[in-house]
Amino acid sequence: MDFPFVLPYNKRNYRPQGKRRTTMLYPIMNRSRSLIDLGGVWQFQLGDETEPEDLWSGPQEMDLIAVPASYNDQKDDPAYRNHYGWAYYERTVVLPALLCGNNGQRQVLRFDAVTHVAKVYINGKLIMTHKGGFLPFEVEITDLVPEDGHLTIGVAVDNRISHSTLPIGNEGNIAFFGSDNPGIPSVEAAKIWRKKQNLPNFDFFNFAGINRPVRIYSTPASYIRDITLVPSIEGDTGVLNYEILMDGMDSDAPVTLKIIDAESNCKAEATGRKGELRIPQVHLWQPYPGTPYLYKAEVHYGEDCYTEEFGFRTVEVKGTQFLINGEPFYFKGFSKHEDSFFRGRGLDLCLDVKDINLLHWIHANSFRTSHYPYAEEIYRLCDREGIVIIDETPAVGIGAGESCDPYKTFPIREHHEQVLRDLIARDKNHPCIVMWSMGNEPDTEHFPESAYDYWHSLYELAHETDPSNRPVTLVCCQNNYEKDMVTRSMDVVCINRYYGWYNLSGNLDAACYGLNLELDFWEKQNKPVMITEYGADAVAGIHECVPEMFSEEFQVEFYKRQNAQFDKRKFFIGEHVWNFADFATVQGCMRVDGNKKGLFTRERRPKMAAHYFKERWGEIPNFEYKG
Ligand code: E8X
Repeated sequence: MDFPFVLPYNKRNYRPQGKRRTTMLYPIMNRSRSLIDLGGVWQFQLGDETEPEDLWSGPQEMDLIAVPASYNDQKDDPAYRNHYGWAYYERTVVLPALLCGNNGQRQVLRFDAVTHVAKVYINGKLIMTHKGGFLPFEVEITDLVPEDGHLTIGVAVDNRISHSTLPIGNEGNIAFFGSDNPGIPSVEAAKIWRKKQNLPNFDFFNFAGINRPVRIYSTPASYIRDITLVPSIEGDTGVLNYEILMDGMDSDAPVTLKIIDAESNCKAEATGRKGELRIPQVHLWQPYPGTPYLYKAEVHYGEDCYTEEFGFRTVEVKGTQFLINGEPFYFKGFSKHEDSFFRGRGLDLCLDVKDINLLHWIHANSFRTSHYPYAEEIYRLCDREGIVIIDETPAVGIGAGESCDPYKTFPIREHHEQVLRDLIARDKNHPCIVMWSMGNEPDTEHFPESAYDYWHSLYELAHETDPSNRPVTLVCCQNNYEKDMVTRSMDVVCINRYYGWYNLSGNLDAACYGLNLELDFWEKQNKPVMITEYGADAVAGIHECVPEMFSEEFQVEFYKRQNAQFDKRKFFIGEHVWNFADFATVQGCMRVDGNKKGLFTRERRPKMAAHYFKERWGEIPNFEYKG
């Protein structure tokens, strides 16, 4: 097989086609912008597979539902938990008079995430459709707000997953009795069991609904549409390249930019939509316990104003090192989930703050947003708290066994490109993000050539789209790494490995042997390598003197043995434990009340392994761990 030469990531050769205009400033309130949070109790009704009409048919005996939150666990009813198809949300609000009519303001309705497909209705009429459950979308509603301010907002939400959604669902959608059910002829059985269901090709519960905030914000008629900040460092000077996009009514008002430091001093100023600013003796954004110093970019355009926080920090892959601000960084932390009791995948700021504090407690410095983009609030917290993020798209589950080439059969590519562009558009200015992950554990082994073509065009697209040109990776499933041509060609090799759990189960001697064979292979590739998942289920409270699988002692032993192998390898740049906390999955014979690989329980109580890692990571510095 003849693989194309892998270009280093700063040499771009891919020009994306047919870009949708994606800009997505986080909604803020200030002197020129108002912000109304529509979180609260909405009305709700489950639907079926019937595609909702373009006219909203109105409530019929609707239930209550809290927004933002997944609907699945808000009522103890299998119809909620196992729903398949559309569900309907509705709420009527009255906007204040000062926001109605022709007052020179634009009103915008913004959804931070609706999982997975949303149809949005205003006063009975369909105004937009959006596919993709983990990124924001918005629509201007200025002309739709009536004089009396009454707005009935209807949202139809589809939770179905398939080969054409991200994450991927298995097709068929019917639990069937096949040859593995001897004695039950499948045709007969299918007559009894015809209920369709989602069959996730991934290991987390398919929580659905209006998972993140819904807000109406206003801007002046001429407004700031987007801000791109590309900070770099020359000696002790911070260099900021910036570009501002404006939109709305024609206006020849000037656009200005001020850089304000953390002590509220103006450090630089410029006029014009594009340019470069220099800040001598710049303070760097450093991962905690360094200081994650943030500056503010204050943009004024006519009557509009928007303030975006940013930091000066560099990221670079050099040889086998991952450099942050020129120093070799060691990733200590987790792959996480957005998951909690009752709320499912719904935004919970209290939980986010708690998790950040637990990350500090355990001396972690980073996490990956496995397996989808998280709510914007967590990135903002991580900017402030100095936690490093690997930001992942929802592309999980691209693979269907040895006989089917997903890259030729799954109609997913266009959507995947869009999601990648939208993710970068949303998150490009965050200093906490140091790398993009295009997806998790696709099949890269059985169809290496089509896998290479697929992932490499996305890889080029990510580099092309990110104005800061961060490193790009793909997180690789345990596989035959000698056949896999994609993983080795990423900027950083990210491997999920379960030696001693899914394979060589319980045998840690054999696990370490297998792991070392593989690490010998990676040593020759001359790339930085990190483990993005490794772990063992442990049910909190199960203790044993002779550690066996599922006990807390085994989980500790599993990590101790494998970490000792990582410590011997210089090219090994980090360890992300699977998982931060126990989390919900679909039920099945492999899962006891969800996935129990957390170092913390789902309610955030530490298992023994959490104490072990607190001690280990307390002794591993952020920089120069491998010399
Ligand atoms: C697991 C994790 C799963 O939860 C995660 O979403 C992806 C899985 C292991 C892949 N990685 O099951 O706990 C197992 C491959 C086996 C060789």
